[in-house]
Amino acid sequence: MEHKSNCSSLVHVRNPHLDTLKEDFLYHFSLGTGTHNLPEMFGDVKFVCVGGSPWRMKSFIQYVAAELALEDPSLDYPNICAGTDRYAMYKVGPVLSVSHGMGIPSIAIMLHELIKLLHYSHCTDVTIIRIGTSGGIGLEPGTVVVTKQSVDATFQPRFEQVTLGKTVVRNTDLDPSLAEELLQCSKELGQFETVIGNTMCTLDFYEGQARLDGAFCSYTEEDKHAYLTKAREAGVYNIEMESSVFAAMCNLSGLRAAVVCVTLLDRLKGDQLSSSHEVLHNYQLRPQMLVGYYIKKQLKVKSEHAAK
Ligand code: R2B
Ligand code: URA
Repeated sequence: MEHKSNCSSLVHVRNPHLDTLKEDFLYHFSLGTGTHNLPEMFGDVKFVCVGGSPWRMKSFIQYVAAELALEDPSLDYPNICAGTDRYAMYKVGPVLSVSHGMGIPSIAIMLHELIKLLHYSHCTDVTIIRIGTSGGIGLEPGTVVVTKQSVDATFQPRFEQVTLGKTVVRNTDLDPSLAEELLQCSKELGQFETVIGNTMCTLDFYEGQARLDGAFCSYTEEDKHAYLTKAREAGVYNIEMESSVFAAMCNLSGLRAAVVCVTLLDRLKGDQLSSSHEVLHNYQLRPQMLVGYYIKKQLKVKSEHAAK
């Protein structure tokens, strides 16, 4: 396994077939090595933030622009992937913001193309953070969880990829020092509770997360509680749908990675997301505030080093 926090580390692809391509078209981004000058467009990227919704990733770039006083935050940032409606991508200074949709297949496709994009752009020392939403287990709604390990629905820290009909198991560790730095940032911000814990990544929002309110349900409320209690005992603090493949693919490419998700509800108390729109909206701002603060702090440290 690559070490993730090397100085001047490149973003690795591990595919000898890419060398035989005359040009590579990143279909779901509508960007390509033959049609775009990727090093010029993306070579300065140091922080990549990914999240499910295109709208949230646009609002994140506007927030970061304002926080870093980089450009006029009221500017209408163009969607770099305007040639497709699969994913949206925005950039300000060294920060790239990309949407990934819902679920493992959607984020995996996006990450294949994002990792190649960072590789072709010769980016170095890139930190990547998923900012998202989740269901908490035994936590006050609005608590932010920084993932220690992403675990599957049987609480194992692994991601299973089926390739040529065979199951390949990949590890789902995330960078422990980055998680601690983010926790420290939350303390400095002092605006909401943040904890480090395991995140369960599921293949579905309803039956896959032991909900009682899907179109189908073949278990009792007691079964649900027993399962979530077992998850909590295994160190699971929250449940979402992308962290396992995100961690696995970032490990393979040598990217320093973290997952920061706010909990929208306590799953021990219910299944429906029935809090007001305003409350849910405010909760969703928390991961972006935390990551915005982290990026600002990192850039300040860098500029202080450069001035010496
Ligand atoms: C969190 O929220 C989405 C489901 O509502 C899913 O993408 C996730 O991981
Ligand atoms: N996202 C999930 O995947 N689960 C929840 O309960 C809430 C948000």
